[in-house]
Amino acid sequence: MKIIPTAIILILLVCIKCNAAARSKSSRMPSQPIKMYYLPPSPPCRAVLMTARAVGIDLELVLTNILEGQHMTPEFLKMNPQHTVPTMDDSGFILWESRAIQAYLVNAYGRDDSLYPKNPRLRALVDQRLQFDLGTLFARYLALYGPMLFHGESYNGDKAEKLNEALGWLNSMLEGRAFVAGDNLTIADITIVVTLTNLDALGFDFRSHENVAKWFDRTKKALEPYGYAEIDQAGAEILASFLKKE
Ligand SMILES: N[C@@H](CCC(=O)N[C@@H](CS)C(=O)NCC(=O)O)C(=O)O
Repeated sequence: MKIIPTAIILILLVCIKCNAAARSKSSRMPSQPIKMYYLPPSPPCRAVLMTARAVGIDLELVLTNILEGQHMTPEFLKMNPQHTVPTMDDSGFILWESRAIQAYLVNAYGRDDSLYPKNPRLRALVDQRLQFDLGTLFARYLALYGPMLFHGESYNGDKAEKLNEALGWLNSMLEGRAFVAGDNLTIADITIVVTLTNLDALGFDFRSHENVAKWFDRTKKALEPYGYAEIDQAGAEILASFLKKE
């Protein structure tokens, strides 16, 4: 496994903390700051951090360097036996799995339900997109790039083809829609943009899927006030730098 230079992670950590003041506050605030165990380049952590900004809540960020085993301590394992980041502690309520955390933050602290609609059909579409990313799009990204990033393996054309197929499905889902589940930004866009930001940083050409290309540009712009550049793009660039060292 490659080691992410701790200095790069620390610089990113400082940037993320400095810009926290830019967001506007949620109407419902947690009684004490929500602790978020995270690592800046981690894709699911980036989705949660941008969601918290969009909701307008403060997080107490706890840097957890999984490459140095900080997720395998007895204290961490007691909290999350699955030893993954992101892991959330909201006054003793522990939750992991980024998409579940994103939904919780909106449900518990959202100004309104626009990021995760309460309407059953609208919510069902958001859920479908979230699960499409978890089980298909991000899974196929990871199948292709995981071995390349972390084990120095070479590009696999068959896996790239499977990823491209999933991007074609995303392209169809976007037909006639500004955002992945409808007319406005939801947590599904935040999750899926993280996958696409990785692909962009890694040089995977998805621009032949026209709806995807337009949506990507639109969503990056929509997320700029919520830390797109400093959280998502910067994190993806750290990951991509592993590849460039090959
Ligand atoms: N599906 C999970 C994935 C979490 C995950 O695998 N995170 C990685 C970092 S990107 C991790 O913590 N790996 C350490 C391990 O599994 O031991 C989510 O969305 O939160």
